[in-house]
Amino acid sequence: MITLYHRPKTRSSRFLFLLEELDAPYQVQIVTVRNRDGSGAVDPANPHPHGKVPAISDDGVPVFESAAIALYLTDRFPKNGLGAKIGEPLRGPYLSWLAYYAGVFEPSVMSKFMKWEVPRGTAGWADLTEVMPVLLARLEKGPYLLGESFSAVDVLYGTSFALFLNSEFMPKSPLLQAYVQRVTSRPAFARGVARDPG
Ligand SMILES: N[C@@H](CCC(=O)N[C@@H](CS)C(=O)NCC(=O)O)C(=O)O
Repeated sequence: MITLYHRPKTRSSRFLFLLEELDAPYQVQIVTVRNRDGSGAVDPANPHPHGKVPAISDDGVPVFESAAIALYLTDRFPKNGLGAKIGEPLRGPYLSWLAYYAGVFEPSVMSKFMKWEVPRGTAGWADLTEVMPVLLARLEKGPYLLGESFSAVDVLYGTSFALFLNSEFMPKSPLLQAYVQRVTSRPAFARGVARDPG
């Protein structure tokens, strides 16, 4: 049984969506986290080393960080084909776009959001004005980031795009809007939202 350590309407919400897509047996444990305004506290029950959400445990085995959780869950529950298995041609792209999410996309969005300048050549990630064209070029080929099939990669990027779609730093792109619509109109997304009051 998977336990999702969750705080409503946060980065852990997308894992309700993924767990629903996977038909995985899971339970939700609501935890406290530290908030931007200084309130809140790390919950000792949460296995994430900084008390962040999401984290999961699989019969007591902890997994933390969104990209690792996505990979772990899709390997663990392969029935619905939400990942790419070792040996399949899409395994390399699958791992790459998961790692790109954590190492490049999220830092680039946060840099914009916080108005931090990304120094060229040293930061390890790139400015969002370089990152979004890369992702849009993928979507021009796809309906999804891996091509024809929806995957956990789309759960991560699609839900992030949905959050920032109307912000001034996201490109105004019909392609992006159609992609967000495609991802968020999935029945599993609605089931995840229904389990995420707050
Ligand atoms: N790198 C983490 C980020 C997780 C994260 O920052 N989650 C926020 C909620 S959206 C949180 O737990 N904040 C509380 C804190 O930073 O202590 C991941 O992608 O899983």
